[in-house]
Amino acid sequence: MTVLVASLLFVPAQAGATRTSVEPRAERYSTAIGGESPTPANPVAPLPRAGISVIGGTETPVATVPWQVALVSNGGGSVKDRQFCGGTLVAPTIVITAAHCVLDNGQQTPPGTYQVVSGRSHLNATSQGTSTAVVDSVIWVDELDRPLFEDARQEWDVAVLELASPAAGEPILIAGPAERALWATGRLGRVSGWGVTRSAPYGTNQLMSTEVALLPDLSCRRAYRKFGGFRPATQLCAGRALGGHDTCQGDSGGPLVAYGADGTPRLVGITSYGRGCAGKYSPGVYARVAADPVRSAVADLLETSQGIDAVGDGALPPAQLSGLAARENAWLYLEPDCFEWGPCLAYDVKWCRWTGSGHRCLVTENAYRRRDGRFHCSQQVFVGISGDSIMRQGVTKWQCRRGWL
Ligand code: 4AZ
Repeated sequence: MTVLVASLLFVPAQAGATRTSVEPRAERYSTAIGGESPTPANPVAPLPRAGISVIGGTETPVATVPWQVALVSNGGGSVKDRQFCGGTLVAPTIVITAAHCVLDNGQQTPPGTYQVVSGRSHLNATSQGTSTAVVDSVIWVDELDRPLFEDARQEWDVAVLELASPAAGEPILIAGPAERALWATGRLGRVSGWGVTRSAPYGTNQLMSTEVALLPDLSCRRAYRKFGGFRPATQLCAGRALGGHDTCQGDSGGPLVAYGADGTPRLVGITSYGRGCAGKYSPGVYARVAADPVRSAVADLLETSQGIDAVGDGALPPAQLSGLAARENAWLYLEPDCFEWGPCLAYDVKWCRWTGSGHRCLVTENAYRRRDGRFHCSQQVFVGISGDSIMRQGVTKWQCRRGWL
C-alpha cells in the first residue's frame, strides 16, 4: 500500500470559517498513528429516533443514480440490516462518504470491517451488483492528528475510501469552480439512499431518492442556532420549506447531486446530519464538497495519490427554474419576514403558475407579533420568478401591521 500523508494547502478563511486556520491534512487509516482500534460488531448501527421519518422519496433504480453505493458492515444477517451509510463513486475504485460514517470515538474504523456494495437497487438482492473490500480510508485531521470532524461541530464530514477492485456503476464528478451556477441557492438537488423513511424506521431494502432545494446559509443558521450551529465553510443547507422530503438516518455519506441543462450530474454535497428529518423549516446539513476548502482537499488527494481528476468543468445550469424550485424560492424570499416579524406560524404556497417568462406564486404567511404574542396578521404575497431572479409584489411589514389582509 502506498504511504501518503499529503500536506494540503488550501484556500483559507471564507466568511464564517471557524477552523480553517488549521491546515487540513489527509490522514490514511493505514498510516495513522494508533489507527488500530478494537472493531465494534456494527460500527455505525442505525438507531431509530422518535419522530423522524426520508422521507417523501420514491423508489429509484440504482441505474438512475449509478454513483450511489452502500457501506455495509461485515458479519451475519441480511445486507439491508448491515447497511449503515451511503457513499458516492467518484472513480471506479474511489468512494466519497461522510467522515462520521468511518469514525468511531475519534478513530477511523478499520477498513477491513466493512464493504462497499455498488450497482444494486435492492440491498438484499445479492445477485445484483458488486460487493467490494475497502483497502484504505482517508479523513482530514489537524496538526495534532485530531479529526477535523467532531460530533459537536460536524465540520469536515468527508472521507475517501479506496476499494480493492473497481465497483459496479458509474462515477460522478464533483462540481467544479466554473459550475457554481448548477448549485446556486434556489436550485434543486437529488438525494438518495437506503435510510429511514416514514414507513421504514430502520431503513429500506429498496433505494429511494427525492429532490431538495439548495438553501441559503441563513436557513440553516436559523434552524441550527440552538442545535450545534451551522458552519457554511464546510456545510451546505438543503431541504424543503414545508418539510416532507429529506434525507434521514442511514442516508449519511450519500450524494446530493445537481443537474446541468443537458442532465449532466454533479456531486455538490454529502449527506451529513440534521435536526430530525423532514420537519418544517428544518433543512438538512450536507458537507459542502463542491467548494473550497473541501473540494481542493479531496481533489488534491485524488490527484496526488491516484492521478485522478474528480472535478467537473463546463456543465451549465438549466435555463429556467422548475415549478418545484419556484415554490421553494417563494419561501426563500419570505423566510426572513416570516421569522423576523414574529415566530412563523404558518406558511403555504397556494399555487405557482408559469407565465411564459417565469413563475408567479401565491403565498400565505401568518406570524405572531413578538411583543404581545397576539396573532397579528395574515398576508398574501405574490412572488414572480424568472430564471434566477426573483421579485416580490406584496405587502410590507408596515402594511401588514396596519391590518392589511
Ligand atoms: C443521520 O442521522 C441523518 N435530515 C442524516 C441526514 C439528516 C438527518 C439525520 C438530514 O444520519
